[in-house]
Amino acid sequence: MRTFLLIAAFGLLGCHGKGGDSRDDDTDATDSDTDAAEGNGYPSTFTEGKFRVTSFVLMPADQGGDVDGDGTEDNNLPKLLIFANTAAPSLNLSPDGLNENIAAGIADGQVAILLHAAYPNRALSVDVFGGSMDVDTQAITIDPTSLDDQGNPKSTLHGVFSTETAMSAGPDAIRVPVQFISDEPALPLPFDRAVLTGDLTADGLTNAMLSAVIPDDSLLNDVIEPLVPAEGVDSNGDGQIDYTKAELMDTVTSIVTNENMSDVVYDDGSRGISAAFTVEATTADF
Ligand SMILES: [Ca+2]
Ligand SMILES: [Ca+2]
Repeated sequence: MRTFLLIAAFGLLGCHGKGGDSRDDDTDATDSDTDAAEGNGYPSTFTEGKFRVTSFVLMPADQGGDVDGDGTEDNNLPKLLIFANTAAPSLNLSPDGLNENIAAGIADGQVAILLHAAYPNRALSVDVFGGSMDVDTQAITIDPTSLDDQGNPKSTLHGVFSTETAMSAGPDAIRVPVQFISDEPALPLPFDRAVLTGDLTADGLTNAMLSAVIPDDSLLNDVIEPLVPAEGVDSNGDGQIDYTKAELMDTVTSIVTNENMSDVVYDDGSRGISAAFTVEATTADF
């Protein structure tokens, strides 16, 4: 569980040092989660397609979508990764390192990000699944946790085409499997206000970007907390627990929710981390 080791290192680093530089608050939390244009899109000839993401690359800091509506591009995840990489350099979690880990997971089929797009009645839907692929046979397996009890996808982006090929879907709340550490299972990251833009044809998705907010509450409670052993952490390997689970989660929480890491503020005062990825996808059978 090297993912857990990262969290432990992350927590310990936070116990001993504090990042002190301040930056501008990015506090516009207007909720724009409406799809007013749905059903009124351009009459593209696109009908339906299934795709596998072949490239998913974190963009440079402060380049991406405008997830808080203040007119400037948002992408703060690289800053959290630089901090995490300091905590645990062996995990290769700098922004470049994350991109290497993601690319390796896609290349060896351990992680498949799958899309099912359909455009009936000028209303675009893009279902997002996690899964894996046998690289020899190209056989794709959908992760059952991507589906609800009825077998329907849990994550769907809604939008329209604005030209024959240019589409925009979202904002919606979805989950995307992101392989943070090579040879570890991908973490189903919560992406709030997720917007996918790009050129979509029957052959695939090109020139695309996925921008979103990773809400702190969901990141901490749904993704990180389950990875921390209930018995706590032996940080120096002497067999004695040095930090309880509660202590470690307190420290990780204080790091993640720090305004330098979590740049987006919701109406209720909770925070999130902006993120943006370039995306390419090709046709797939699943
Ligand atoms: Ca912004
Ligand atoms: Ca110990």
